[in-house]
Amino acid sequence: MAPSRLPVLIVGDVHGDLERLFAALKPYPADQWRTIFLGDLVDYGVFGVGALRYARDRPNSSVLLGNHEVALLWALRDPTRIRFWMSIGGERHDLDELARDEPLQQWLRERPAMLRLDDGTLLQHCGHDGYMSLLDGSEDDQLSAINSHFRNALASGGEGDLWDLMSIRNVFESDLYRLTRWLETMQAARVVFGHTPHRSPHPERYHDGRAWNFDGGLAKRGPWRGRSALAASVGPLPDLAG
Ligand SMILES: [Mn+2]
Repeated sequence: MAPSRLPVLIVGDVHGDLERLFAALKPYPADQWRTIFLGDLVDYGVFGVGALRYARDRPNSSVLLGNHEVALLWALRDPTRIRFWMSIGGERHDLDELARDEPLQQWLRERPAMLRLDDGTLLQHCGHDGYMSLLDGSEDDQLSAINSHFRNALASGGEGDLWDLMSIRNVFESDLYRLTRWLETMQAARVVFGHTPHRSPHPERYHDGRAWNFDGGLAKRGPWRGRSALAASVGPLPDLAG
């Protein structure tokens, strides 16, 4: 089956926990699903670069940029940022491994910030509209403009600006006005994101299903210390009517 015809599997923030990622993916063989990783595969857990390589190599998969990938790339380019990056869970050996793997660096810098599916679902790392600051209102295609801005920034030392706009906490669950404005701007029916961990056993649904949070705190070294349900972070994209 062509990848675009496969059912969509969403993977929230992995944060370096390959063991729990593999457990969560077990019911979903790669050849039967189109897998979309929502970013933040690195930091906290010990296998950040391993998680990136796994996601890159998994068939029928897309990987979005999270703020932790941006911080890792920032530390890679500018050693004065290493201390900060380690303070947000960076693992020194991941930085060293990435430094030795230029093709992986190149691949990571070219990941999109967001995707839109044919059914109008927008997928992005953050559950907020911080990406709006990259638009000036003149764009015909906002999504392509945002992804181009990310790619250019990561090719030219602009990680700090991306970090600033991404690293604020999610707002869509509590701010229907901003959610509605964002969906209109992006010509989307709903938005699916991770970034700020929720505490539910399933992905959290807000505002009649127009916003979904798939960051269930998967990583053992993350906020819920391995006590989160795997299905809180990894599962099929819900039906649009759901
Ligand atoms: Mn994040």
